[in-house]
Amino acid sequence: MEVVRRWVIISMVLVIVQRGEGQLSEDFYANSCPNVESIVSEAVSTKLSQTFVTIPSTLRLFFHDCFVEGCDASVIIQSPNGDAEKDAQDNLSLAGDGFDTVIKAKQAVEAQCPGVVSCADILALAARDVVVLARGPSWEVELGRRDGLISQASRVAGNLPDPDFNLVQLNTIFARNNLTQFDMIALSGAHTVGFSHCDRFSDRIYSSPIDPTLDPNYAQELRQACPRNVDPSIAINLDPETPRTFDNVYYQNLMAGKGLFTSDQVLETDPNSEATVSDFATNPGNFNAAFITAMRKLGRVGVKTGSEGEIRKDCTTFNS
Ligand code: HEM
Ligand SMILES: *[C@@H]1O[C@H](CO)[C@@H](O)[C@H](O)[C@H]1NC(C)=O
Ligand SMILES: CC(=O)N[C@H]1CO[C@H](CO)[C@@H](O)[C@@H]1O
Repeated sequence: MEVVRRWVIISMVLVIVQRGEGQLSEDFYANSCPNVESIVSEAVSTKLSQTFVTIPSTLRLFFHDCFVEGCDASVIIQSPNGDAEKDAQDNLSLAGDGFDTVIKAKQAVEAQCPGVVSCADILALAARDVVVLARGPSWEVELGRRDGLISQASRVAGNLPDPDFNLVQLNTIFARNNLTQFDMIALSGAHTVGFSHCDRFSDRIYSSPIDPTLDPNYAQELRQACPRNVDPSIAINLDPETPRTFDNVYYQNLMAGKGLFTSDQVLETDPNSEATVSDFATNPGNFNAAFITAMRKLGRVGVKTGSEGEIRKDCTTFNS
């Protein structure tokens, strides 16, 4: 009996040790690079002083990184052949400033802790920092991701949501990444900052009739900002009310028919998600809490830990 009990305890300890090895933790660099958080946040602030686009572009870059191949900085790889993840059609609109934010922060980190901190972790930290700089909530970022060894444009297709998705399609693609409908609605709140090119929603305003879920006045404003045959480089605010502040106004916009994409507005028009939108619109604290939980979960998607992958020296290229 005593032997059995001892064996059970030993196996439990072994299980804990083994799981611990491959897990993320908030103090992962406590000994190896204790100042990593302040180095990254300073680099992000410097970048922000040059352009506001730093905020939305870094946040969106984190999302795209995690949904394709896991949160492993695979999206940052630059291929001489133009066939890396970032070259895929879906990445066409990723603003260069998000990449630049991570590259600059990595250079600052390398100067103090060479070869220790992954680009994937720097992107996760920077994504938190930009939310804070836009006056959104803060949270502890789990660390210990390793950088991926695969970055292929051909592996992007089908892994990112389209702006014309309905609720079932959105839920399906988020569920594949261990995220619930509740997480998905909270993460969509990232559309409280940033921009979209006209072609991502022009079908809603140039259909006949105009998409009836759009507020008619907002639809007319969109037509003015995005005339037919508009310059394809023109981009407009995702949140027409407070475009530079990370707040819950995105959900208030949805309640008022001012969701820019079908995938935004459907969260309010579909009875299966409307209650959450309505709650986030009136209770900013509930939105912030849900966003934090969802961002931490997003940061765990497909991560490489332990001896998997590598710690890239330069975020844009594999080490060897
Ligand atoms: C729910 C499904 C989602 C869809 C269909 C979607 C789609 C899009 C599209 C089409 C754009 C405009 C791109 C352009 O034309 O430049 C955009 C921008 C953006 N998305 Fe999403 N997105 C989704 C979820 C998310 C999530 C989960 C995040 C982050 C947590 C996010 C963050 C952003 C940000 C910050 C921008 C602005 C980028 C910039 O200004 O550079 N999105 N999204
Ligand atoms: C989802 O969670 C399961 C169980 O923890 C894990 O095995 C799987 O790798 C996760 N999937 C992704 C895409 O992270
Ligand atoms: C930011 C970035 O690297 N965007 C690239 C996305 O993909 C197109 C080609 O499909 C490139 O031309 C862009 O430079």
